[in-house]
This record gives sequence, C-alpha cells and structure tokens, in this order.
Amino acid sequence: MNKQHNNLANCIRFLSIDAVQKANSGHPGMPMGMADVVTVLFQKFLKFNPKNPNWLNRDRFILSAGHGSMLLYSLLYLTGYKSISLKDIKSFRQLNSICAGHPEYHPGSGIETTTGPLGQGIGNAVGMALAQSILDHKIGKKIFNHKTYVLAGDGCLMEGISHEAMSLAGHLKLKNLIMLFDNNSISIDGPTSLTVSDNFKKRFESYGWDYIDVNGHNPKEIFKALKKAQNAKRPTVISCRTKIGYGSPNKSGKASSHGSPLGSDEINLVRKKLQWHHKAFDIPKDLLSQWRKIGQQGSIEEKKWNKIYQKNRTQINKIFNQNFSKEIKKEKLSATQDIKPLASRKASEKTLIALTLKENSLIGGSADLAGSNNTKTKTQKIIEPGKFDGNYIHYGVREHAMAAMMNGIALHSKFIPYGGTFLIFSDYCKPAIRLSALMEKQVIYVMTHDSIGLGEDGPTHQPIEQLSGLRSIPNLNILRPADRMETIECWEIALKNKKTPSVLSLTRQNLEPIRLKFSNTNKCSLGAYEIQRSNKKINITILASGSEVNLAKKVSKNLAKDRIYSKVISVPSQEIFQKQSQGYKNKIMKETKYVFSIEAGRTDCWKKYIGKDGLSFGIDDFGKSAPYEDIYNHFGLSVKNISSKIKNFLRR
Ligand SMILES: Cc1ncc(C[n+]2csc(CCOP(=O)(O)OP(=O)(O)O)c2C)c(N)n1
Ligand SMILES: [Mg+2]
Repeated sequence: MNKQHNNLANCIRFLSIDAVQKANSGHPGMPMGMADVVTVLFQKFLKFNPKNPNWLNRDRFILSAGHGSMLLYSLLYLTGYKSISLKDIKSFRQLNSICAGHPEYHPGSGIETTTGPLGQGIGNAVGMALAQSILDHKIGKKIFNHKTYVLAGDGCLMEGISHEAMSLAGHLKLKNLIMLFDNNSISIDGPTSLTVSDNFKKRFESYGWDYIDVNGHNPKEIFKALKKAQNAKRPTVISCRTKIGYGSPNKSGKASSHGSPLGSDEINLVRKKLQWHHKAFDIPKDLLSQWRKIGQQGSIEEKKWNKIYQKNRTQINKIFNQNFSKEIKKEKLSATQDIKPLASRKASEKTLIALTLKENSLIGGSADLAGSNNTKTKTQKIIEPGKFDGNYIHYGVREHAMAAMMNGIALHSKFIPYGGTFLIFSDYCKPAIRLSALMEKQVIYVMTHDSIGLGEDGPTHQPIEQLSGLRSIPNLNILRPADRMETIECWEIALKNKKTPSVLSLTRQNLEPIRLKFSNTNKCSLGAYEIQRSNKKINITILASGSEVNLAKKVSKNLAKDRIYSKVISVPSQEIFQKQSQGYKNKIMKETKYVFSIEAGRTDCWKKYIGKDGLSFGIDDFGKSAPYEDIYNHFGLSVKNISSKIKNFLRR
C-alpha cells in the first residue's frame, strides 16, 4: 500500500518539480510537501468526476495556497480532466496557458476559484460551504450533500481574513467544511518562528472547529483524519505536519524550496532519493492509469445522483429563478408616485423588498450594518448556526470575509450574493472585489454612505478616493444612482450582468426625485444620459452622479438666469458609458466645447470627460465632521460657488 501510495504521490511531486524547472519559475515546495495529503484525499474521499467538472454535487477543492498551483494542475491532469493536458503542464506559466502562475478560475475546468492572494481561498471555501448548506436545507440532503475542502498554508492562516472567515464558519457550524492546513512552519522569509507563536489547536478550537493533528507524510494518519472529518458536527481542520520540498536532500524543510526551481543537480538528487527513475514529465503508463481510475470513481455516484436530481429539477429551478423583470417593472411604476425625497439606500431597500418577496437566488447580507445599508427586508430569513433555511447572512464586522465569501457563494452554483457595508469600507473588501471582477462573477456590493453626505461621522467614514479607485478596476460596474428610479434601474443592471460584479454606491441622505416618468427602457444602462436642458442651444455640459445630480440641475437653472445655457447629464456608471457607441458618446460629451463635472469625491476620474477646457467640482482632500450641508458648503459644492466658478471660467 505504501509503495503504491508513494508512487502516486510522486507523480504530483515530479510533475511539479519538472514544470517549475522548465518554466524557470514557480513554487515546487508546497506540492512536494502536500502530495501525500492530496493523494489520499483524491483517492479515498473526494467526490468528483473529471468528465463532468460542473457536477453540482461535486466536492469542492480549493487551493487557497495558490502559489502551489502545480499541485492542482498535476491532480487535474492525472485524474483526467480535459482542461489540462501534459502539453499545458509543459507550458506552465507561459502566455495563455491554463497552467497560469496561480490558479485562475475557468468554469468547467476543475479550477474552482482564482487564488494567489493568500487567505482569499479560505473565504471562498467558507462561502461555498455555506451555499451548500443553504441548498441542502432548501432542497434536501440527497441532492446537495457534498464537502468543501480547502488547502491552506501558514501564509493563509497569518492573513487576517482567515480569522474572520474561520470564526464565522465555526459560529455557523459549517460541518461540511474541511481545511487541510499545510503546517510546514516555513514561509518565504524563513521559519515561521520568526513571526508566529500561535497555538493553532487553541486557535481553531476557540473558533468552534475540530482540530486533528497528523503527520502529513503518513497516509494512514491522513486517511483516519479525513475519515473522522466526514461525520463532524462542525468544521474540521486537519493540521498536516509536512516538510516543504519533501524529497529534496538539500532544500527540504527550507524556505529555499518555496518559490524557485530546485535546479537540475538537486532534481537529480530528488529522483535518486525518491527512487523515481523516469525522465522529466514522464509519468509511467501504469501510474497514469491508476490515477485515471481514481478519476473515474465518481462517475457512478454522479449517475445515481443525477436520477434524484432530475426528479427535483423543477423545484431547484424555482429556487434558482433569476427573472426579476416583473418585480422591477412594478417597482418602477411605484416610483412614479414617489415624489418625496428618499435616500438611495432606502430606495434600494424598497427594491429589495420587491425582489426578495418570492423565493429566488438572491442571498443577502451585511457586515453588521444591516439597518444602515438597508440590505435586510422583512421577508428575509436569517441564517443561524446549524440552521440554513434562511437567505440573509449576518456576516458580523467581517468585511474581508464577507466579500471573499460572496465570491464563494457566487462560484458555488447559481446564487446571486449581495452584501453591504459603508463605501469607505470597500477598502476592506477590495482584494475580493478585484477577484470577483477577475473571475467574472456576479457579486453585488451594496455600499452605502457614499460621500461626505453622510455628515457627522467625519473623514474616517467619508469616502473620497474610493469611487475613483473602484472605477480603476477592470470589469467592475460602479453604479451611483441619483434617485429612486435610477436605483431600481441600477439594481436591474446588477441583476442582468452575469459576468460583471457591481458596486451600488448609495446615499445616506435624502435625494429629490429626478425622474418620475415611467420608462420601459433602462436609461441607466446607457451609463450617462441627459436629464435636463435649459435651452435648445446650449453653451455647456454639466456631468454629475448620484447625490450631485440634483445640485447640477440647480446650477444649470441658476446659470440660465445669466443666459449661460446647459444640459445636465446624469452619469450613474462611467464604465457602462465607456462601452456605448462613439456616436452616442459624442452626442453626450461633444455637443459643447466646455464640460464640467460634479461629484462629491476625487476628481481625477472625471478628467477624461472634461478635458483641458473644463472644470471638475469634487473633493481632493479628506472630508470633515459636520452636518452634511455644512460640509458641502465647506468644499464649495454649492449652487452659488459652482455657478460663480463656471461664470468666471467662461469669462477668462
Ligand atoms: C496576500 C498575499 N501576501 C503575500 C503574498 C506573497 N506570498 C506568496 S507565498 C508566501 C508565503 C506563504 O507561506 P506558506 O503559506 O507557508 O507557503 P509555503 O512556503 O509553506 O509553501 C507569500 C508571502 C501573497 N501571495 N498573498
Ligand atoms: Mg508554510
């Protein structure tokens, strides 16, 4: 048994060593160290079918320690996934190879998520385990009963996000979550004793996890631990004591095996030591066929599962209903009557009330700001420890984990997660937001209190550079609606964009309605559109977003008194506007020589529209603590100041 095990594990080791050597870059140490653990996992426990990587009830395997990507690519190749061939492994880290430096999510490839930023994978895994638990309760144990495995290293566990995610996983009693901790006591700078004195057992136990300690090179111990974890009542961590770079006479147990090729001399020594008499990339036929058999084990189970699944398909499709058009239309009609000023966070809540009335794929939440972000509706049910019949998650004060978990929820199957915090704390979500965008996942970030308009809480809470920063992330829609009608339209956009995450930037303060007419077409989906014009022939264009659109309207009116005529353009989304036809863009931006912009935030992202001939009104400094009208005045965001600045500018 041991020899056979060693041979199987060595396939992973040598593919990893050889690929890193050929690429002349990469991380051989982790795959060499964890090869034994994942061999037992894939051979004896993991439920998967390489012929159908999308099998809904497959176990999820997340490589949070993404630098060890060759471990994953080796496993996928060996077990027979079509996505990864030996040729792909030979082009590890080369342009357009699926075997990228760090695992990059490709639907249906077996790569379940994009990892590399350490700790994110743990958050993803907790989100996936939670999604599975919700489905299990909604649909039944026979259909969604899989496990989520996450391989995490010292680095993942040093990251703060690991604390947030593991703490919430323990609280919620996510018993189907199993972490394989590569406890090798080495990271890049050397032994972890340089920086860590944590008592891991106590740490995990205090979160409410089961902790099992094993020798990560002993297949029997690994097997026993995994076996025990199958019937746990809470999440399990298996601390696998391993040797980084296992098998390397001069580099094992040392940081030097972490992130560079071993070098051909050392590789020869590893071959000798592990008695591997095969050439680079050469996996002997009998071993490959053993691995392929391991890959075939799941197909029978999948077939059985499929029969049960087909019987429940209608119910499942109902839960995964993603058609919100009726609700959206009704909301728009209701908004035509809503003449009272309303904060866009409130408008968002009204929309959510309509959207969440029926069972559907939306899973809401907030990082301890449910009442401020207005993300929880009366009909939503809270998810509680061990009770997953709800559709609302109290994430606690854990923005990092919330965002990474939402990625996991979105990756798991067909749920659409949305979660709230203050826009200022989008910075706490940024690494995960970036990954939502990179992975093209539909995650909706509800970010309220989106400017100095939040008032007295002051500069620590007032976003300044956040909108501009978020706008610089590719494939991310920033939606900043100006009133209730626009808020409904922005939600509609977020729900329709399956491959682009959205940030809804919403106000705390009330906003007067700018649109009361019903329109079947979604005007916000143009990104920018005209809402007011003071004369047929105009001299200037005024752009504004969100809470500043009303200000722009007033400025426009005021300037008209002096025969300076203008049009006001509401710009709920710069990203979406950028995608419009050149003709439309010219119509909006090039009608007048002078273009001005108003937004209560950093001005740099408006320069592309105003050019050298215009002016941007915004805030390029930290905010202030005061009633919000006073702060607006302080920063010159008033009708009087803007009008006079524009007049002076035109008189130059
Ligand atoms: C957020 C983040 N910070 C830093 C890095 C750079 N980095 C990659 S691996 C690594 C060390 C990880 O140590 P460990 O998890 O113990 O991996 P091992 O060396 O044992 O393979 C670091 C700092 C990263 N990938 N992500
Ligand atoms: Mg380590």
